[in-house]
Amino acid sequence: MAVTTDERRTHYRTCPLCEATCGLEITTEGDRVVRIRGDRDDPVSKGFICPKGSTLKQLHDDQDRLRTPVRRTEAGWVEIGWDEAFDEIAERTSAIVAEHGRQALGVVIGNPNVHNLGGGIYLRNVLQAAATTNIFSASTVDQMPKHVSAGLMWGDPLMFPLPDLDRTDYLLMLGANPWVSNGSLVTVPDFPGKLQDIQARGGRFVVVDPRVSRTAQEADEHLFIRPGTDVVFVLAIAHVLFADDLVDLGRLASHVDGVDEVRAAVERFTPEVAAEVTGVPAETTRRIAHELAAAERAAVYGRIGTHTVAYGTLSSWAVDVLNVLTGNLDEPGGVMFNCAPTIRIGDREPGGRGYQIGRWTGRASGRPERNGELPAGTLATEILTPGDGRIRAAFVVACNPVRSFPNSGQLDEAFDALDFMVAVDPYVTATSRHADIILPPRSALERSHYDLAFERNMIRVFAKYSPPVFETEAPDEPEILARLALALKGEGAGADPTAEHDATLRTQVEREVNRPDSPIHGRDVDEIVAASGEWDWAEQVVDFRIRTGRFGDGYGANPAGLTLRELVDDHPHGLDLGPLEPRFPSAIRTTSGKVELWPEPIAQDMERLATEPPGYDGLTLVGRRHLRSCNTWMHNVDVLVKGKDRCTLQVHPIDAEQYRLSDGGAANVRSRVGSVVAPVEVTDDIMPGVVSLPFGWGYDEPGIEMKVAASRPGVNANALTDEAPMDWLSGNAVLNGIPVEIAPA
Ligand SMILES: Nc1nc2c(c(=O)[nH]1)N[C@H]1C(S)=C(S)[C@@H](COP(=O)(O)OP(=O)(O)OC[C@H]3O[C@@H](n4cnc5c(=O)[nH]c(N)nc54)[C@H](O)[C@@H]3O)O[C@H]1N2
Ligand SMILES: Nc1nc2c(c(=O)[nH]1)N[C@H]1C(S)=C(S)[C@@H](COP(=O)(O)OP(=O)(O)OC[C@H]3O[C@@H](n4cnc5c(=O)[nH]c(N)nc54)[C@H](O)[C@@H]3O)O[C@H]1N2
Ligand code: SF4
Ligand SMILES: [Mo]
Repeated sequence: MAVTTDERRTHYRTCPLCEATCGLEITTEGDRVVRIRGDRDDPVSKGFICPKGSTLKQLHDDQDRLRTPVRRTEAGWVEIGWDEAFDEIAERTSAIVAEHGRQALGVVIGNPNVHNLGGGIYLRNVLQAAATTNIFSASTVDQMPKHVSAGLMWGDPLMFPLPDLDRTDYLLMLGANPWVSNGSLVTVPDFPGKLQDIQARGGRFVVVDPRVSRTAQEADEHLFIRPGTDVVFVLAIAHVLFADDLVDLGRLASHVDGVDEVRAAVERFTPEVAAEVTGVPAETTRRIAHELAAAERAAVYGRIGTHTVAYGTLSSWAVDVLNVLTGNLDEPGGVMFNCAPTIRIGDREPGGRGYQIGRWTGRASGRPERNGELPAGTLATEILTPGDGRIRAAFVVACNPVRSFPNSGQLDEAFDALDFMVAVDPYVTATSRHADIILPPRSALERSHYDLAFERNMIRVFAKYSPPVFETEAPDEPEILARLALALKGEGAGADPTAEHDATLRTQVEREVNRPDSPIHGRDVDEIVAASGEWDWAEQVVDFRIRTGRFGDGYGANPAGLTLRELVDDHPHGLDLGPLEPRFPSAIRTTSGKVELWPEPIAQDMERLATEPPGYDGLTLVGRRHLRSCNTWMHNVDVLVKGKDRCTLQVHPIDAEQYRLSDGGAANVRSRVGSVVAPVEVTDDIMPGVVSLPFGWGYDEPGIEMKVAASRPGVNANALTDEAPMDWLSGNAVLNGIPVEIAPA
């Protein structure tokens, strides 16, 4: 809302910083924020926030945050106008395309895109306009294994199995630390509270992690595991389920294929064989298998520590094999699926086109695409390897690969070698310092929000729209991306970005009126577009998605149904529409119409597992996160970085003694690709043979313009992670279990 007086006002909005999507209550006076706290009337988050939520004020006020486009010159950054910026991008891109073709363009997209409406809706325009297969994203340093296993098992790479925390009695959690991260690939405001509720109702949760994480401290049981070996532990649990006759598929039994093949495949993974690899005692594995089977309602959930490893997809698959074998797939209290208001839940027959993989490969790396992307670990190679189709111009949207992708030294070199680079980013970061032009988005308080991405992953069915808190003349990210799309097609500042928006909306409406099961099937496209005419841009798309969604008014087909207008006027704190509901078999989209427990690519990778077992005998490095950090970019907020140094190398006392390191001293850490000097923290919260360094730090290099962050720069963990090893099946980077050597510095 525009406010010209110093009138005190209260605004409600969704925090866009992490997947928990907490409700915020923001009090303003004129153009100042006077307070941000949890919105106690948000029906799902009920007032919960973490220390980051209230820092939207500091982010908005941050003097290092760019407000206008800047161009890099010999004499430093120079502010330029938006029209000038887009004219230059169009001109330089056209010249590169004319000489080298569209494959000379690379697009790199990062995590904040899924936290804002610009990325959520209009990034597609940028990708289509670029018309290149050189597309990279944070998905392959993160959750690509889950997309691939979901795509192969039920035919939809976006259907994540969501542990139904409100109703479960037993949660087995591997490689996740939600007390700190607040959860990922499942949206749960107040994840810690939900874990405590499980305990309060007599249930248990068990954490598997090479560290005693904050979550492990609160767990009923914590198991140390050697990094990268979770797949073997999970397959050994499956072995026990079969061997001890504990398999019970339940309601979906007749909709699952491949159980016998899995039974045969896990036969060799006895708990004793697994113990050699994982370090988890055989009797513990047996007991966990029995507990899992005995629990009325149980869920197995694996995250970063199980995905960013050499067998990420096999781990992800194996976790869901357990959910199937124990009859907990798609059941209340087990793991359930997306029931968001913006989707439709039809009564259709199971089956579909299945999940396609490997439709093209990287020119230099030869690695296959997944979900239309090439592996993040191959980005530098695609820039640096000479020849036709080499990436010469990069468009980096909300991504900081020089801190978030493996082998940052090589990436620095690669970005330096480009002919042209554009970054859409609010800061001059380790990555955007290489750009020719930086286009800054509005602050989170200057934009509206509807969480298209994370409402899909929420364990309640929930809808919430947040209007902007402050108005500004600066273009919103949807418009920036639409203009970037035009510039990639060679059209400069003169082109009207509304055309990009109109095409986006129209395509969605056309698709919908052509679907026989749609409430607007056969309706006139112009009529539908006009009916959302009170809104602009992203709001128009959101209104359309809500109205054609499962609770929507169907543009008159269901007059009592929901519209964006109703959400805005009647539900400023959000609208809770109940718990998740079972969706299978109807939602299964494999070609067979069955849940596939033994898809061919999995069978192939199981052969690799047989010949190349995971784990490394020497010292390995794992990552971690802290509550007061957000990936690679929130270290410029003083209240978040002050206090004791959190960017430490955690070392077990036995290793400290062996490598002559002392608490408070410094260690030289070396991997195949790089080295760093890090402060040492000796602690028995970590396994012997494993050291841990948090990721996202490293602000002391020249050219990064974040003053607060530079005063506490920390150490860049991705100077050590190696781009070469990969999860073969998904192309995901290996960011945990990195072989390292350490010595006193
Ligand atoms: N070693 C190691 N590496 C990791 C991980 C790990 O666990 N260990 N985790 C990985 C994971 S899970 C992820 S998701 C990635 C995240 O890494 P990235 O995808 O690089 O994402 P961020 O660091 O969150 O932010 C990237 C950039 O977006 C900018 N930004 C912030 N808000 C906005 C906005 O609204 N619009 C635009 N245009 N830009 C914005 C920030 O200034 C920042 O420069 O890192 C991965 N890298
Ligand atoms: N405060 C804060 N919250 C965040 C973020 C942030 O940077 N800061 N980032 C957000 C993003 S983008 C994401 S994807 C999520 C990630 O959320 P989580 O998946 O919860 O990720 P982490 O907190 O990194 O926890 C990963 C855990 O895996 C453990 N681990 C490492 N290797 C292994 C292994 O081989 N096996 C097992 N079993 N465990 C292992 C690590 O010790 C660590 O405790 O967090 C989100 N939330
Ligand atoms: S937990 Fe995540 S969504 Fe909630 S306040 Fe913190 S950063 Fe925001
Ligand atoms: Mo992530």
